[in-house]
Amino acid sequence: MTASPELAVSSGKQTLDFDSLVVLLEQIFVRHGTSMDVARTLAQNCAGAERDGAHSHGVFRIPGYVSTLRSGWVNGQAVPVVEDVASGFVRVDADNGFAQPALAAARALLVEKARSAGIAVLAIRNSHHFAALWPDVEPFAYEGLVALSVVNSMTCVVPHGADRPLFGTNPIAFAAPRADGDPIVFDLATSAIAHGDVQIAARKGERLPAGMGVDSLGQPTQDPKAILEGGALLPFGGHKGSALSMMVELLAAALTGGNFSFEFDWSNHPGAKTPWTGQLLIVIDPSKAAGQGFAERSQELVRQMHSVGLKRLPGDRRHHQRAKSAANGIELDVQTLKELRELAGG
Ligand code: NDP
Ligand code: PYC
Repeated sequence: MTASPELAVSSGKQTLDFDSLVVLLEQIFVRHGTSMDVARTLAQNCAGAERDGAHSHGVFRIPGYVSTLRSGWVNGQAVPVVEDVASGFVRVDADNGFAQPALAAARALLVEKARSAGIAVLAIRNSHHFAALWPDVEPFAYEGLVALSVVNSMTCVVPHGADRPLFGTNPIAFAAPRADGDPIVFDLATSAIAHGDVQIAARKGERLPAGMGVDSLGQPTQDPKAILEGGALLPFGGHKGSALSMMVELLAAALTGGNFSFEFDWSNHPGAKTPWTGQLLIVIDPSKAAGQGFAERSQELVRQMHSVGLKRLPGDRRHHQRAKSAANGIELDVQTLKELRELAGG
C-alpha cells in the first residue's frame, strides 16, 4: 500500500461557498484531461464530501485524482455505454472512466425501472471509484426510493483467518426515506478503517486505535505508516466484516463484470491511485410494499431508537456539517486552497 500525494496543512483557514468550490474543482479536472461532463460530476461529488465533513474523500483526494489522470490510468474523457438488459437490470460499461458519470448516464433508466418493476439493479463495470459512496445513494432516498450500493477497491485488507491482503476496503452504502427528516443513510468501509483515514493519520503523525491493521510482517500495529508501507488493513468485526467484504467483491466485481480488487495491475502507471473495479446499485420503490407507508415506518423506527437513548444516527454528523457549511461556508486550510488554485492553473 502506498500513501497518496498530499495537500499541505497550515493553521490558517479560509471559507468558500459550495458553488465556488465546485467551479475550482471543475477547473482542476478539466485542466488534467477530463471532459466538462466528467469534471462537473466529480467536482460536485468531491465538494459535497468536503461540505459534509467527509474529509477522507473531499479535497484530500484531489492530488490522487490529478496524479491518476496524469498517469493515463483512467479515461477522463470516458463516454459510458448504457445497456437496457432486462425489466429490472441496467448495465453500464464505464469506458475505463469514473463510476459516478456512469451512474449519472444510467440514472433515469434505473429509476424508471425501479418505479415500474418495484426493484432495479445497476451493474457498472470497467469503472474507477475514488470517492465516498453515500453521494451515490442519498439522492434516491430524497426521491422516496431505497438504495443500496457496493463498490470494491484495491487489495489492502487481509480476509479474516488469512495471512495476506486480498480484499479492498469495499464500502457499503444504504439510503432510505423517512417521513420527518433527512433520509436514513449509512456508508461504511468493510475494513476496520478506510484507507483514506490511514493516510490522514499518517500525515498528522497520529497513532491508530488497536485492531485496524498489520505491518509488513503481519504483526498488529497502530502505526499508520507501517500499514501504508508494506502492511495491510483488517476487516471490521473479524469474520463478519470479512464476509461482507467478500460479498462486496462478488456483487461489485463478479456480478458486474468488473475487476476484483486483486485483479488490476497499475504498476506501469506511476501515480495511479484509483481502483479499476466495478460497482453495483440496487434501487427499490417502497410504495410497492404492503401496509403503512415506508417513510412513516422508518420514522417510527427512528423514534423508537431515540426513545431508547440513541443520540446520533448515521448521517446526522454529515447533515449537521452540511447545515454549518451552508451557513458559514466550507472551511478550507489556506495552504490547501492555495495548492488547489495552483492545480487549477490560477
Ligand atoms: P465511518 O466509520 O466514519 O462511518 C461509517 C458510518 O457510520 C457513517 O454512515 C457514519 O455516519 C456512521 N457513524 C460513525 N460514527 C457513528 C456513531 N458514533 N454513531 C452513529 N453513526 C456513526 O466511515 P468509514 O471510515 O467506514 O468510511 C469512510 C468513507 O470512506 C465512506 O464514505 C466510504 O464510502 C469511503 N470509502 C470509499 C471507498 C471506495 O472504494 N470508493 C473504499 C472505502 C471507503 P456520518 O457520516 O454521519 O458520520
Ligand atoms: O478510503 O479505502 C479508501 C478508499 C479506497 C478507494 C477510495 N477510497
